[in-house]
Amino acid sequence: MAEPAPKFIALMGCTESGKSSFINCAAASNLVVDHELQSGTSEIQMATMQLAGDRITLIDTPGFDDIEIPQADILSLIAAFLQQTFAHGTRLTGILYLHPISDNRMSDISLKTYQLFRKLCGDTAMANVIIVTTMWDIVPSEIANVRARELRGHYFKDACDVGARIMRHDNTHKSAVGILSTLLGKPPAAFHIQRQLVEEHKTVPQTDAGRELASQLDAMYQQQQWRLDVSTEEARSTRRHTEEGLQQLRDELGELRQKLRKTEIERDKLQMAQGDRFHTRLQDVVSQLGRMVYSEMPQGQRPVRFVVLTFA
Ligand SMILES: Nc1nc2c(ncn2[C@@H]2O[C@H](COP(=O)(O)OP(=O)(O)OP(=O)(O)O)[C@@H](O)[C@H]2O)c(=O)[nH]1
Ligand SMILES: [Mg+2]
Repeated sequence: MAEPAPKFIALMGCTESGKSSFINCAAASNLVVDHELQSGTSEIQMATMQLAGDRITLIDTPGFDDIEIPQADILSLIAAFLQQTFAHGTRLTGILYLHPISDNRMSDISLKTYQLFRKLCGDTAMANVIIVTTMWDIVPSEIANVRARELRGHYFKDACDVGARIMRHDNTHKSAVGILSTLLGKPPAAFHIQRQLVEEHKTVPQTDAGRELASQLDAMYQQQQWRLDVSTEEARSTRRHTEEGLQQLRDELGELRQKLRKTEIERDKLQMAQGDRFHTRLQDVVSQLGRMVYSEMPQGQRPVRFVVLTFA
């Protein structure tokens, strides 16, 4: 009997939402997790596992809101990965979107990350998406349950309305494999950004996710510019302040200018973003993925395209 084709499941979400920990729980792997002494995931990485007769590759991604890596770079990295795998015939069985239930309501950054994720997925593949809530053990259950209802009925409603499900992960192997099992019967899907990049030949900034990030950066830029103007005006008009108060204002102005500059650089980076900026770094990851798929396929089913995974 022919072996089933290997399955690929990607994990996305905010930094420290528990993506790498989920994979370690499921696959008994040793991916680096984010803690005080060590920062989290900055590259795409993978772990494989066997589940109910299926060979599964779990794909870990950096959080969209990593403060050390510009968001434009993270979007480009993830977009380039999705583009390359799609172009070489690999389809994802699903995406897990991780959200910590410890997030008090929905923070601004969580909301923006989620909106970016929605644009990246589009509507048609949402049946292959599971929103996984994490960190249940650090929130009193009555509060966590209220938040979960709020997420389902409000913040994630649009995704649930088009087929996504929300599941709870309690940081154990049993819960991780339970979540993964629900995706295994699903036919693999093409995600919106993959079609936009590969079939419609768009660049990253032209995709819906790229446009969403540009509009988020614009809004952030305007807000920071407004705050800078207000603080500058305050610094100019005040003679009554003590030297200490003035120093505080100067520090605040310096910080605001830095933030504004960072947002400006991010906007420029996004404008220049092309999927192929990351080809060299991704070459290894995608080749590894290709070799994995190829070596695990029964002899008669091996497609030729996986043998030559190279980049134009
Ligand atoms: N208490 C608790 N801690 C968790 C849980 N899941 C993850 N953590 C911790 O949360 C921190 C972040 O977890 P990671 O798995 O690194 O999160 P990540 O989403 O991969 O983070 P990035 O790689 O930075 O995007 C680590 O210290 C984990 O040990 C959970 O369910 N409960
Ligand atoms: Mg990580």
